[in-house]
Amino acid sequence: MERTLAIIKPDGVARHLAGEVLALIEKSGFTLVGMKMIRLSRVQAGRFYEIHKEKPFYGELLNFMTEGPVVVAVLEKENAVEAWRALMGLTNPQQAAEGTIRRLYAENVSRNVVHGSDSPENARREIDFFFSASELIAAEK
Ligand code: IDP
Ligand code: MG
Repeated sequence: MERTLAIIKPDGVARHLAGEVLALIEKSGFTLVGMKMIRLSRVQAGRFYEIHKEKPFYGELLNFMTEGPVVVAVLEKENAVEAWRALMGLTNPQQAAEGTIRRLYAENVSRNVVHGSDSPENARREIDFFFSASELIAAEK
């Protein structure tokens, strides 16, 4: 079993898509092992997206991610990292496959409804960033 971090971004929460996204997650066989709603501070968002700090969209990304509350969740499944990226779809919704969350709901490459870790190593880092061990359900095996 593997774990990954999912975020329903401020656009998804504001557009009342949180329930729909969670339903798609559960229907796809993921088990929720931790979840909370928070409002990111600019410092937190900046640290979370530190790998993008030289990118031209970094400032816009921090504005977006701090504009309203987000739902952060830890998903468990075999190959969870890859499986959640597949369900999300590509960053740019115009390039995302039919049936993916971003194809269904994202407005554009920036406001794209969901986040997912891109590797098992980053998943561990991102889960630790938001959750303490006592906030996560113990692994089944
Ligand atoms: P990912 O979320 O699919 O992993 P990344 O390249 O890691 O995509 O980018 C992180 C986030 O930054 C994206 O989900 C999106 O919100 C934003 N972003 C990425 N590329 C652009 C862009 O070209 N313009 C504006 N925002 C972008
Ligand atoms: Mg990424």
